[in-house]
Amino acid sequence: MKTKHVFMALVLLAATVGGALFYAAFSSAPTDTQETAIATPLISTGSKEKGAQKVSLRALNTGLYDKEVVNVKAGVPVEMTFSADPDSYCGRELLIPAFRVDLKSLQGETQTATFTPTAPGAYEFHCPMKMFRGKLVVEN
Ligand SMILES: [Cu+2]
Repeated sequence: MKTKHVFMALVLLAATVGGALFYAAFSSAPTDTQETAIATPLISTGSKEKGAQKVSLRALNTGLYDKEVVNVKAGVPVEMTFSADPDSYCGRELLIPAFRVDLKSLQGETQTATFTPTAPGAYEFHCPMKMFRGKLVVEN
């Protein structure tokens, strides 16, 4: 199936270029107004935060996350574990810009980020190209 391989290569290329552009856009504008109201993000891969709300998300090779909405409470640390199907392309990188979360699961491994949302609201999470998308809903 040669056509399929060419298509896959194009998808990968598009993901790489898109991801680079995305980063360029974000790194040049570090002061997002949304972020001022929200607490300190802290990426951790080991230690477990006490009393944290544990949530998980997986990017599937269908082009979707295993959930569209993740609900959490405001003011309590969130421990988000991310993993991805190895063939989910750019879905293997999860971004939650409001909390500066950037997790990668290239071979299906899990990565965890801990952050504390203080302001209720709906915050987007997505892959670098925003093809995979979902919302983190923070409630009081
Ligand atoms: Cu994508």
